[in-house]
Amino acid sequence: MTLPRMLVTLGAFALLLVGVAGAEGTQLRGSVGPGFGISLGDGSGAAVTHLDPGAFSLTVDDKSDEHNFHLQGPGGVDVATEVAAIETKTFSVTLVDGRYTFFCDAHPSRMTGTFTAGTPPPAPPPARPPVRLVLTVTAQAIGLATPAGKPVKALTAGAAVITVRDRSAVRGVRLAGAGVSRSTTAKFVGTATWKVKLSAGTLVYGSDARKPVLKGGRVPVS
Ligand SMILES: [Cu+2]
Repeated sequence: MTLPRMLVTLGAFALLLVGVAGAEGTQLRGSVGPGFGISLGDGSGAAVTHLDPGAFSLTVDDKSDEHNFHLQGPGGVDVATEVAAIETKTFSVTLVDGRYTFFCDAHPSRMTGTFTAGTPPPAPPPARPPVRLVLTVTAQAIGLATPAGKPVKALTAGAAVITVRDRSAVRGVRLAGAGVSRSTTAKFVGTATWKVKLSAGTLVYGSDARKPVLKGGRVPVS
């Protein structure tokens, strides 16, 4: 073998090594089936709960024709085996900071798992339960109160369930501002339930211009 030829051969061999190492990345192993089990392990087989961001080679053993393994998350990661196929597939994925979920498309609530990569953004605070309010209008007065009858002076943004008690056949009631715009007609008498989402601002309640004009109110929503 001539020297140039040997160099070319060595070079090709080196490129091959680099190519193999680059394509492999860190090994991950996904498994699903034959029952309702789904799991994701690292190179040593330990269940994955947290990974450093980077390139990974995910090999999935899909041992069922009723289930699949689907990995989804930030950075455009979205790879899956076929539900109807029994197969072993390898995917190259690049994980970034965030939360990832793996699941079976046929049973997403029953067969699922999650892990984080890097430093995920803080989870949004859990939504507070809906606040319950009672908005009452009679011929003489209008008021916004808690179910216990306490006048409402301030609210926080979020869900609200408002029981509207319209006791007047000649007056309507309206609620406006803070992302809400609802009203009853003047003729309406009865009870209505409004499910609304309050946003920061000022919630204004009142009635129509009929005399005597009822004093409504303004409630700050923060
Ligand atoms: Cu399934």
